[in-house]
Amino acid sequence: MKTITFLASLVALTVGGSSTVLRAAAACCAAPTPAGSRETGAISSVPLPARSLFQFDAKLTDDAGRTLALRELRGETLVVTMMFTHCAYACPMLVNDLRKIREQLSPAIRTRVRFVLVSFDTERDTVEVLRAYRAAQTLDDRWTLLRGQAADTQTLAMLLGVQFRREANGQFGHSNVITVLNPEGEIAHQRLGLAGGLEGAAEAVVRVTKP
Ligand SMILES: [Cu+2]
Repeated sequence: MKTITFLASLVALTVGGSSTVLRAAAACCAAPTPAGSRETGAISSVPLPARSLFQFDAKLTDDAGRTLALRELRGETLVVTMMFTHCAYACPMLVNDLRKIREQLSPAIRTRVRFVLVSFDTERDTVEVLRAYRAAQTLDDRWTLLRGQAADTQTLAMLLGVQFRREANGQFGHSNVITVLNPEGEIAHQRLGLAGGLEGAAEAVVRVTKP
């Protein structure tokens, strides 16, 4: 598909680039809305920015079984990472890094920031598995755990500059990306890899979070 090809080339740019601030990564979302459609954001009727990831309107499912589009999270700063719950190495570190970012935020800011985990293990990470993961990790209601259809998950990964591949043993090889989205869904900052950069991510959260 033309769109997918374009997205793939965008990912090559974003993943291969050295910048930690990939504001252009969501440029693909500028696709025109279908004729006759209208903004359906739950929080605002103001049109979304062209680069907003909230333009990606696939329906995802949370660990309570609720169906939602990303744009329904509009209005809060989002700290997003893609992961899978069976990961024994990198993903636990990513989740822990999200906790560390949160710890650096003032109580007032924390109430306006949501931490979002999206699984790319579309087979094993069912609603029930995600719910159990929330409990095991004692993640409170500021965390949103999501899963999606395989094609939608792939598209979201491309939008976020995340590459993943299922290995023969059922595990996944994947890149490690923490993305800060401003309340309008635009990429404000990305932490690539597993080392350092948490202060920068926290600073980005503070910078874009509405008082
Ligand atoms: Cu992992």
